[in-house]
Amino acid sequence: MNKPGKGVLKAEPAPIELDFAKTALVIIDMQRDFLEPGGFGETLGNDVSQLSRAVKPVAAVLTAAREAGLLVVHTREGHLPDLSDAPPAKVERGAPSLRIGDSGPMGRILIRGEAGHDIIAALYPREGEIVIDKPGKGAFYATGLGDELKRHGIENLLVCGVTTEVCVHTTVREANDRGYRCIVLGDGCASYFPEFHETGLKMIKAQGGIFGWVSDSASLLETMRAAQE
Ligand code: TIU
Repeated sequence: MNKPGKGVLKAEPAPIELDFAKTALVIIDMQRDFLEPGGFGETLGNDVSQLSRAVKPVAAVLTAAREAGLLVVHTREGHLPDLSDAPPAKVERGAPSLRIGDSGPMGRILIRGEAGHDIIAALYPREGEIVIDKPGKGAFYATGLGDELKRHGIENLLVCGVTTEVCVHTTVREANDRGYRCIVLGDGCASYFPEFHETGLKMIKAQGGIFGWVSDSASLLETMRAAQE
């Protein structure tokens, strides 16, 4: 493992200087329930193949983060088997083909410990990486994420995952209010609705970066490489 180093990352609305020792990679909800057929995403009526484009860029930054010794955080949206952490307002919402807690082809929908709740094989967490189980869309609500980041002296978050306008946005908004600089890696995020993805990224970087920065996996890899030289 190398020393993480420092560098300036190409981003919008402006480049941002990063001390990688104070920067975490946060991968949001790259779970089978969202990316594979038969899970929560599909029960809501979505075309889950829309999310696959994010897998390769996220895998590339995950590899680089591991090599550079960055703090890596994975999150998973899901609920306890007795649904005690699932508000009725969430469970009863809409008209999905299966509801949260119902049995599907990958086990009970969006329930911790079931196959569908797990992170996809290509991005599977390694021993020692932080895995945050969250009942909501944001990764700070009802989790230990804030304490973990404080414990590691983290100031900046490189955020990717799914979906752009739901769990990525909610988490970035929560993090921004808590004082973190959030850089969203656009090609490492995806939505069931490509137009929401595009607009979601624009919303983050508008108004001088109203709640963050937007960059991409290639720019991050280049900056990380330079930081290690
Ligand atoms: N439905 C949808 O777009 N997203 C979610 O329900 N959760 C996450 O974004 N992870």
